[in-house]
Amino acid sequence: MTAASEYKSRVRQTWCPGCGDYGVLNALQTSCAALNIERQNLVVVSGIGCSSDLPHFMNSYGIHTLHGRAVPVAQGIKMANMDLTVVITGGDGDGYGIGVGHFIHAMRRNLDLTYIVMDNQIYGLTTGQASPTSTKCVKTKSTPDGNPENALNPLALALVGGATFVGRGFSGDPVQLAEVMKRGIAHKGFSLVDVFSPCVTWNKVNTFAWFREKVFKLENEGHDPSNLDAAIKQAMRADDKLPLGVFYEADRPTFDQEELSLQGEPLVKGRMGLTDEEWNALIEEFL
Ligand SMILES: Cc1ncc(C[n+]2csc(CCOP(=O)(O)OP(=O)(O)O)c2C)c(N)n1
Ligand code: SF4
Repeated sequence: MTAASEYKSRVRQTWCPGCGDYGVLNALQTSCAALNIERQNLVVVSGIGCSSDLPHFMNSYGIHTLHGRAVPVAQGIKMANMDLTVVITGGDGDGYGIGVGHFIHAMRRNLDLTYIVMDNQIYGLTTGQASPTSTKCVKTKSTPDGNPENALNPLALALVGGATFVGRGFSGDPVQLAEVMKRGIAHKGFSLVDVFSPCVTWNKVNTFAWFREKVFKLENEGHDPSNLDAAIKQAMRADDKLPLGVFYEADRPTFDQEELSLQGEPLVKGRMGLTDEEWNALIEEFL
């Protein structure tokens, strides 16, 4: 058994005091412990942004990649070694802005990955510009007269895009967040876990208090996560209520079950037709 505290790295956490991302990190550590994922089998992959610093704070394998490129890197890792648990972490700017094309194709591909998006409705790292999930009319550094664009709805996008697990948590409710994350990681297929994770420095609208007034738990309303229509309805709610929990979960074959070349020995254990000598020279080159 690995305790949650053992997933904590020695790297100093540099988020602003009170940032929602601390809650996401703690929930991820709790979920990994609950699922008993061995640290050497866990890879956390991120893009760029405050939230994308998360892999540094995990005592596991991890890569801090390029802005918007965490999803393709994670897909490569998973396809090379299907035995690994691969978790992607990042922000709404990173995943729903510059990286949204990768996100859409990853969902329909349905590789067994978990994508945790720390959705603070702002670009935190670059000091407060509007992001794809910023609400219409909101004033930010880049929209001083009010945001002229409609906000993207990540859950609705994921539901129609083919994600086989769609859930949402709130960093102000760590127990519920860890439960949704745990289910997302345990799910076989592409899981989106969108998290309301307030940026206390640059977003003075979508604060912890603002979310607390609006969130409610789907499980308390008898929601059936196997019902896609009901999930879309909840994701598209027009009132100011914000559902938390598992919106949708479906059992659909994963990419590796459909793709013949990924069956059998994992790519990482194969030799790609190279002789021992060529193989050792190649490994040497990367060491
Ligand atoms: C190709 C590229 N374009 C733009 C940037 C600048 N940039 C860095 S982080 C970021 C957005 C961060 O917002 P988000 O992903 O929501 O993360 P947060 O900091 O809010 O956690 C941007 C635009 C960059 N690093 N690389
Ligand atoms: S700027 Fe915002 S998102 Fe970034 S660490 Fe600070 S509170 Fe968190």
